[in-house]
Amino acid sequence: MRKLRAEQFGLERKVEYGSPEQNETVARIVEDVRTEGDAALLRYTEQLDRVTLDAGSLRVAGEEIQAAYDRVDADFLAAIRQAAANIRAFHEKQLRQSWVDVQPDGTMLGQLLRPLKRVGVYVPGGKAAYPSSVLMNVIPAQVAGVPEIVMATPPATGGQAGIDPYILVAAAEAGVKEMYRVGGAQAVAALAYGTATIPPVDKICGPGNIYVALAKRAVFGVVAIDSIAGPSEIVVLADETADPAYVAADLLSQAEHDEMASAILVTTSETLGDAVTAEVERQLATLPREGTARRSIEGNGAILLAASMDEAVAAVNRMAPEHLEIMTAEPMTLLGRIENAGAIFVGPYSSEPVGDYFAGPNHILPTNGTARFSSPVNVDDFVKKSSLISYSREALLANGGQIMTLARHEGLEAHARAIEIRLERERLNER
Ligand code: HSO
Ligand code: ZN
Repeated sequence: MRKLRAEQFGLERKVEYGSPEQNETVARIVEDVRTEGDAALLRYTEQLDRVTLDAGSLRVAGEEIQAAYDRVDADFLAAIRQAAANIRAFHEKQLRQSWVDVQPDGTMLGQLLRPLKRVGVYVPGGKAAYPSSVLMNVIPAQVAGVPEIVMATPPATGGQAGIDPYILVAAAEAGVKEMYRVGGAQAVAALAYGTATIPPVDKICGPGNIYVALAKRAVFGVVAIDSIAGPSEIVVLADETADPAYVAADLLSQAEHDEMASAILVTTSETLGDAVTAEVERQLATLPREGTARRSIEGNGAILLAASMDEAVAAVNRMAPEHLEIMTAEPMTLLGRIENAGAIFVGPYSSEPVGDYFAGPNHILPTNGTARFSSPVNVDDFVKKSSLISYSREALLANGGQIMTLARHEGLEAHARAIEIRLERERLNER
């Protein structure tokens, strides 16, 4: 792996805006689905997925979901159930309460929390269809109390119209009852605008290819969307006490996702850096996804050498990685200094896949340095707030004058009079 000085390094930002042709294609698909509904969905499914459907088969039937259970192995089912339970338990701790504050003058102010009514989870087809990501999108919405959670995922290309049974089982285990066999920009448009078969949702989340990402951007405002994920990143912060084989294995676990993924070691120990480089080479040789992992390591991987732990921590905060692993002599003592990271994995036993699949925290995390200002997917993403204002007569009489001052300053006389009419009436009544 290439060796660089940590002080000079900042992660390159890789936001995908798509080519003009891709943007045009997506704009056309979204507009066609908005105006033609199901007919456009069926046409694009035929054209892009090479699958012929009728409107009746867009919705995945209960029998197909049941049949999927017979096609997945028992170990998978047991593991996905335990993962779902852990993810649910973690997200239940995020739930907040509505609150009301009563003041001495009788005024009541508060904040009412309400779940979104209907959420659409997009699940991509092909090799990036991860059952674990289905859980990570669905469970926080469910814990938030969203009553209608629907899934959209493309049919397998080439005719049979099937959906990966592991995806169906993961969704069913997470509690999804409404699933649609449609993918790409057309699925996003259908979820946003609704069709005769697919009622519209309030928020769309879930990863997808560039067409899905551009479609989500295009419908933003009609519905809410989650953040648009960039390639996955891991930064390992380690000193001479770390095991190079563990560090290398964890770097490769992210590198195998995508050749655009980045896997970076920040260390105060050049000896560790050299040992990790050797281990990466050794472990790469036997990986089934060696090609992808190697291109990622060679293109975006690095060993960053820092003169001190302070310099190493500064580099981490500058990169604001999606995943940060800390493997140092006393990792807990560094936590207070980490400002920007999507998820922090502490100590030698907290390998990233522990969090990717199982521990409970969400694996959908801010990428591309956005951990500077955003958070992992969580229950708040599926809740909205209403402010509650109940002024008492006493409070209005006491504060009406100041409200009118501000209104008249802004040139909004009707605002001032809405207050004034009450003050006059109430003062008359006092006499
Ligand atoms: N590390 C990925 C999540 C994932 N890993 C899904 C395996 N399956 C992005 O954070
Ligand atoms: Zn992963």
